Amino acid sequence: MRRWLLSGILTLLVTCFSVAQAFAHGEAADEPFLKDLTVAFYNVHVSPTSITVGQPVTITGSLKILETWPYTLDPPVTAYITPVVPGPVFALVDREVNGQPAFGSITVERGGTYDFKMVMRGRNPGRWHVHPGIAIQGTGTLIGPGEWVTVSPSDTPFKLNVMLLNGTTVDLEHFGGGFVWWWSFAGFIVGLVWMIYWTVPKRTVTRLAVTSQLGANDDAPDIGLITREDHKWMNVLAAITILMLVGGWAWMAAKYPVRLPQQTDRFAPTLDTSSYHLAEVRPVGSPNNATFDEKTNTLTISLDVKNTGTQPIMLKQYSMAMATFVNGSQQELAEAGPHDFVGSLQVEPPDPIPAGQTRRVVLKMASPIFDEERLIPLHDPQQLIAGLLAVRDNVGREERVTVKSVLVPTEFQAQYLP
Ligand SMILES: [Cu+2]
Repeated sequence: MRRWLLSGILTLLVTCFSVAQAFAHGEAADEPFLKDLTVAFYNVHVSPTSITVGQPVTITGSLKILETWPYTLDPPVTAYITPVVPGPVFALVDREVNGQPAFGSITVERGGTYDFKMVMRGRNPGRWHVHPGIAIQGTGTLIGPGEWVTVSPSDTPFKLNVMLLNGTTVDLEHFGGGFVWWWSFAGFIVGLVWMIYWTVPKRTVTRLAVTSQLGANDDAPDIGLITREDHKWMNVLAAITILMLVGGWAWMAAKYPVRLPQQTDRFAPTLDTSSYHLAEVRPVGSPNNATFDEKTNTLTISLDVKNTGTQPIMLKQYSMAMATFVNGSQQELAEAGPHDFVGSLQVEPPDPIPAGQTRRVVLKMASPIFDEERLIPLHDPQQLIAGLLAVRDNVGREERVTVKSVLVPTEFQAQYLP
C-alpha cells in the first residue's frame, strides 16, 4: 500500500514539474457548434511578426457574425473585438471597426460583417501567439487564426505615454504605480491583523464545534469567547479603515482637482451594404449535404450554386470559424491568413460558373486543423456546420455567402445511410 502511495506521489510530482509549455489558447475545448455556427474569420493578417519592445504590431482582418447563430446562445448584441494574447505582453494603442475608432465595446447584429484593425505595442520580450478575437456578452470570446510574433528585448524600457486633458504627458506604464502598491498594501495589513487576531490566539476557528453551538449574537463572555478587550481592538481596526477611506478621498480631491469619469462610447459600426449580389447557395442532399472522414480529416460539402450576377464566377474560399480554405495558387494560400490556419480547397467541377446558371458542386478540404481545433461535430444533437463561401467574378468583385450544412461523419454514413 505504502509503495503504491509513494509511486503515486512520485508520478504526480514528475508530471507537475515536467509540463511542456502550453501553446494553444484552449479554443479546442470549445464545442464545435460554438465555433462554427457563430462567427467566421477571414483575411486575418498579423504584421510584422518580429519586433523589439515598444514597436507596433498590426492585426487586420474581417469577421462575420453568422445568420446561423445558435438559438441556444444569447443573441449577439454587445461585443468587443480584441487581440487574444497570453497575458498583458502587448499594449493595445489603437482599434478601428469598419473604419471607425472603437475604444470599447460595440453593438453587433446577426449577419453583420466587421472589418477590424488593431495596433498594439510589444511590452514583454518573448515569442507570443497572437489572435484576433471577439468577446460577445453572454457567449464568451470566439477566436480567429493565430500568428507567432517574436518580441526582442530593447535597450529603452517600455513606455506608454498619454497626454492628459491639462496638457501634461504621463507614462501609463508607471503612472501612480508606487502609490497604488503601498496603499493596497496598507489595506492588506489591516485585513491581515484582523485575520490573525481572530485565528491565531483565539479559539473562534479552532474550536468550531463549540462556537457553532452559540447563537449568532452571543459573545459568550462566560467561556471567554469574545471579550470587552476584543471589542476595543476591533473598534480600533474599524476606525483605522474609516480614516484610510476618508484620508484617501481627501487626498485624491486635493491632488487631482480635475477629474472626468471613465469614458465609454458604445456604437453600432456602419455595415457595408453591397450593391451587387453574385451567388445563391443551396445545400444538396438528404438527409445530409456534408460528410467528414475522421481517418483522413476530409470535409466534403455538396452545394447548388446559382450565379445571380452578370459575369462568370469562381468559388475561391471557404472560411469556417478560424480556418480558411483556398482554391488557388500557393501565393493565394499564403495571402489568405496565418499559415497554420489556411488549407487548400478543391472544387469539383473546377471551371467558372457562367452568369445565370446553376451548378452542382462538391467542395473538398483535407486538413489536420479540423481535428486539432475540434471544428467538426461528431456526436452532437445538432450535426450542423456553417461557413462563408467566397465567390469572385471576372471583374474582381467578391461576395461571401453563408452556407449552413448538415454533416454526418462518413463512418456513420457507411453504417446507417443508403
Ligand atoms: Cu494561440
